[in-house]
Amino acid sequence: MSFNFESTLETPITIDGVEFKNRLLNASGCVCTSGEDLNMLNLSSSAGIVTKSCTLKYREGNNMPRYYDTDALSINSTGLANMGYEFYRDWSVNKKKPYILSVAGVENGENLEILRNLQNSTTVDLIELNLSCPNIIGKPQIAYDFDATDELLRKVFEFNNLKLGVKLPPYFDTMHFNQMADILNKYKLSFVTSINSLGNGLVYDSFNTVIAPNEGLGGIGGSVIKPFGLSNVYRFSKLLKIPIFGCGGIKNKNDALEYIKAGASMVEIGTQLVKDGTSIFDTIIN
Ligand code: RRO
Repeated sequence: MSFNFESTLETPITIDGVEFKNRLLNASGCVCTSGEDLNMLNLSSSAGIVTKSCTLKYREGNNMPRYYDTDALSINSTGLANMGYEFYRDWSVNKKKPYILSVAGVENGENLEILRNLQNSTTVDLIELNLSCPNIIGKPQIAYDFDATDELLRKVFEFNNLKLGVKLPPYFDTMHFNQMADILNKYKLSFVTSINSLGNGLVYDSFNTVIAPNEGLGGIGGSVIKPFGLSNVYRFSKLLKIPIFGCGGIKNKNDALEYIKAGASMVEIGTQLVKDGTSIFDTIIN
């Protein structure tokens, strides 16, 4: 079966009132931490800017080396290195395109405090609430705890007036897709991003770990995770009535179109953006 969706990536789309000129975004964490990074995204052909996930205050992140890649995969344990939410909020005045601020509070109540402090921003278009950072030692990925996810979203939507989506980790079991979808369907979310890296992978090179933090364990991205990204987008696009931002192992136009076929409205480029820089958006569109 074939249908003509070749031009989809260039087709504008409106997500909860926010207009995107095409379907390409960076994945949070990739070329989006410093002001220089954000400037490069601003000047690129991407449809919008997604910031590095941020916390209340600046974080140095984990020890180096904390990123490594091969043709097939990447592994990172960045440890939420970021400038603090005020930097990303204030930088948004420079945006020439939709601005998606990613939030990933670590401590109890941190997500709520950041979101409360963002309520008056007029230049942040969307929030991507990251429920799936795999690299904070001793802190579980929120979205693998269904009750904690429900509780957090309930508290957020008691006051939240922002347009807000969530970023999920990969799920591997039908029951988990259904359980998470039942929770997400209770709230007025603008979108869902699926998937974050596959947590706690281990990569050796010549029997040595390739990253330093957490005994070498880190989040896996790149081509090897594409089948899981696709299945998660496919499942959630059937179970939810909101746009899905597909992410995981997109290297080229064909990969991006596979995500559109699976049900994504937008696609986010991670590892390949780190490798190629922002020219990847031109390469994919052309
Ligand atoms: O900063 C990180 O270590 C990190 C984050 Br917040 C995330 O959501 N996903 C990832 O692979 N790394």
